[in-house]
Amino acid sequence: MLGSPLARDRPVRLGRGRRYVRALVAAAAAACVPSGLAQPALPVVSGFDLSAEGWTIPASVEWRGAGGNPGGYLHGPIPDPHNTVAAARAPAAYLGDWSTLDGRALIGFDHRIFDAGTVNFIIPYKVVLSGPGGRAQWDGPTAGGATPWTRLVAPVHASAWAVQSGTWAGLLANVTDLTIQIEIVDNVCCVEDQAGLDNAVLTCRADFNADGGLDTLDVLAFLNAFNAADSRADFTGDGELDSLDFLAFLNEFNAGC
Ligand SMILES: [Ca+2]
Ligand SMILES: [Ca+2]
Ligand SMILES: [Ca+2]
Repeated sequence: MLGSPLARDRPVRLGRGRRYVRALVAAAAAACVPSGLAQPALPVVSGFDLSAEGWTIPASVEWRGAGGNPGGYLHGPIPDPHNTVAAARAPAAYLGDWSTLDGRALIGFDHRIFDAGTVNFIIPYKVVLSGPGGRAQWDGPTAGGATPWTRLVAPVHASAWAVQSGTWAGLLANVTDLTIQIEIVDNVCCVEDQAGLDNAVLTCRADFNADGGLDTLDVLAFLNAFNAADSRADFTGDGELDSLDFLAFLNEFNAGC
């Protein structure tokens, strides 16, 4: 139990105290050594309306100027003889030191399966983060076949990811690769499935609907999640949903991204 300074029954030994403070300061300084890597400036938004906006796409993916949600989007796989697994890698604005984003940010994107083809199996929606310190994969729900444009949200929080190598903290210290899977259908035969990716965003978690902006829709989305006992509404991270979560959400909402 913490006592009042007035309640001390013996004088504080300043020499030991100063050494202790110096040790604390040194430890704090060591923990806060800047990595030299830039942190992404949130929100980072890709609407793909005029181009692929710097995303790295393989030959099995192409930018299309119409048909997205709305406007331009990334489409894959385009028919080719190799049946490659179509995915898109985020540009530099998304990458760098994510340490301060841990538990405080979201990755959002819209996905659509235009045509599932003859389905062998469908894998869950998938996002992969990797860097020198590790690799982690987020698996979302699994589509049942062709879909309309569907919003997916992956919280930047260890509990939502499978760490496949290294450590979560080590990975976040230097994220060099953010890949969003576009092709999630394995076909019986050839390249038959057709899918799209639009409206990718890396944003703060108060942007609850992950659209890159803060407005009343985020408050409504938070309240809906809260009422549905969705763990995403647990802003205090204590495993409980109560008024403190709402206050924490409002504080972060008012602070902005
Ligand atoms: Ca678009
Ligand atoms: Ca929003
Ligand atoms: Ca809570």
